[in-house]
Amino acid sequence: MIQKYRFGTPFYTGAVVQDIPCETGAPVFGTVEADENGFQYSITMGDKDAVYGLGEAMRGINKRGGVYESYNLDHRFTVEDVLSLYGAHNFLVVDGEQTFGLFFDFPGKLRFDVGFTNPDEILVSAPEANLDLYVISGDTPRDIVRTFRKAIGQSYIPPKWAMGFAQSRWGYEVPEDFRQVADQYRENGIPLDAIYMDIDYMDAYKDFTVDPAKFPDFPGFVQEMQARNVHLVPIIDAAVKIEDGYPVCDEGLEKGYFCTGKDGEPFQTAAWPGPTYLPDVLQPDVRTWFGNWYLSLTEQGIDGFWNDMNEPAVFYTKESMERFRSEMQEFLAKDFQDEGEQSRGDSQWFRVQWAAHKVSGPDNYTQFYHKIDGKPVLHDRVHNLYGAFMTRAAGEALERRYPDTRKLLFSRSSFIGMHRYGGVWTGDNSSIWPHILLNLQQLPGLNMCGFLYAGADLGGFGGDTSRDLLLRWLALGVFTPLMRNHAAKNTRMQECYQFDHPEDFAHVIGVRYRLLPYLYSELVQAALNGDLLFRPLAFDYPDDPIARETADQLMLGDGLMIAPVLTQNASGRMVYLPEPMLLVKFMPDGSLEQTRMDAGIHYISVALNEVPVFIRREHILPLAKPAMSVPELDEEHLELLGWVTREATLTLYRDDGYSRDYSNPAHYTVLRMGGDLS
Ligand code: MIG
Repeated sequence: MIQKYRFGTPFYTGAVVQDIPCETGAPVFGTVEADENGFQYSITMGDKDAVYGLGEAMRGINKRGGVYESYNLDHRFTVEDVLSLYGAHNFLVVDGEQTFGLFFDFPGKLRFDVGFTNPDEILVSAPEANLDLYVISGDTPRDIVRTFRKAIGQSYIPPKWAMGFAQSRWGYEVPEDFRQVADQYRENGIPLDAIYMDIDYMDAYKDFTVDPAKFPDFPGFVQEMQARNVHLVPIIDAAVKIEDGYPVCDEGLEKGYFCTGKDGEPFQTAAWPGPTYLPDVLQPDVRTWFGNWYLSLTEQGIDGFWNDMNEPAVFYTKESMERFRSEMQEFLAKDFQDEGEQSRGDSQWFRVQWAAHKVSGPDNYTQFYHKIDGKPVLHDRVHNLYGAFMTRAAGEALERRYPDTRKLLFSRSSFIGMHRYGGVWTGDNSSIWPHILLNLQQLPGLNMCGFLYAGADLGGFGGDTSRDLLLRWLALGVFTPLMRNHAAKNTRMQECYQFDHPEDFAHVIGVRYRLLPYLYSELVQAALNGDLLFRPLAFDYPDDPIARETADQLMLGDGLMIAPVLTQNASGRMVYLPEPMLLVKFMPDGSLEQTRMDAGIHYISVALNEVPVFIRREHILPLAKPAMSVPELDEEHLELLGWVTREATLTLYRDDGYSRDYSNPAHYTVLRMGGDLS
């Protein structure tokens, strides 16, 4: 059951699509204080209660003990004390003495104190009391998730090719760079379905342009790559370059489609193109207009996009630059010999650094306005919607123009509701071992909030990756719907063929293609049924105290458990099996090593070029042969694996990979194993 409580006058966020009447009276769980000073929700937790959700937030799977914020920001995250990442995913489930879910449908800043200040108390606070609170009850966390997901609508389903492996790097500039990546992958026998185009393909970082000097025949180039089964996926940044004669800028100005400053004039921010305007994507007309611009690229053969810088990222504004200038001038005016303020616990130099940091910080979000129902609304109050509405603009335009064909779309910034239009990647991680674990731990929270098509930059975005780090990360990535190796400019080259023994990479990535029929089928069905693809072990084994605390393994789909190796110089890892399972190791020679294992704690050895997966008893994993790309995949001849004593069945969903004809019974096949067949 889902109950809705309305406070004040909430903004439209688009998160919930189900028509739910408002309750009167106090929420069934917890206490609310709502007045002109703000909003605060509180509830006491039982000793052993666990808290799941909050989407891509940092820290472990069980969020208890931490404090989190929803205030979408562009920053590199390397440590777990970052309070807010790129998305605002304000849904959580408390599981224990009482089991219930909470969704705070609020587009401004929210703070979740989950037993941080008081170990047994959850405090959720917002600066204003205009929001809808949804309280969801159900027997299990999974039931609660399903009820919630029904309320927020069906998750985005990508085209099948977008579940193939992709290579990306900030720094590919000209066709030759992309050709070389494709050539090298093909020559080394490493599968590949897409190459991403980062900002350097554009003409002066202008959205929806392609630098004509670099790409004299862009449609021809797109076609050339597609003939090799390689899709090109361009990035789109949120901010629009200010330039006379650039149609996106001209049209936006003419129609009054940009966010405005206090004076009502279009507000200038700065990003990669230099001075920019921000399309006011909170207005429906602006969404239609901005979304239609994506079609200028699909008309040239492009069939996928990633939306970036849409928190929105603001490098600086005139005001923040000015503030910094005066701090800096004060520092520069000092004489080196001056006695330090350091002795008084103060340092002008630290102040300068802090001021520099603030130039692109959240202060900028209190300087410009959206127009909502004809009235100006300060950006800060609706901040967390920006990236979601940009992506919604694209998703709606693509669906209008191509009602029968799915396109690839995902975003860095997001809000619940956006999950209907696209997926997410988790932003700028680093080439460090703890970020493999973070990748794993972000998945169930994202799934709970509807984001099924999700993934991290495999190998790590910032910093220099190493061969072993990349291989181990890929052995998790083979299971994540978005499987993309991406790296920042000026880092070590990170394409799989850059390392010794590329055949090891070919093998590990090949496993992805063997799993693809299963993963695609499970993703589509999770989307249709409002279910999770990745689950904490606690969801499947609620009465098992060890499973409840296992935070480095996940359940996947109908019958799998994954337990990737997460640390350096390890030849294996400890794994907890809540019940007997079949361990399948994909060996580098293409063979499968199958071991029946008892419940309990085991050490399993896993070499760098092996991929382990566990299958629950009486469940089936269908496997295809490896392939070089999704269109080359043979989905007819599948090998069935399992430890089946009775009869096990699995409903496999298969389609052309593009159409939206999900209810077509011809797309469903029931696979059977064991029973009278054995
Ligand atoms: O300011 O486009 O998260 O994936 O490579 C950095 C360049 C902008 C941030 C994205 C990253 C991308 C990078 N972008």
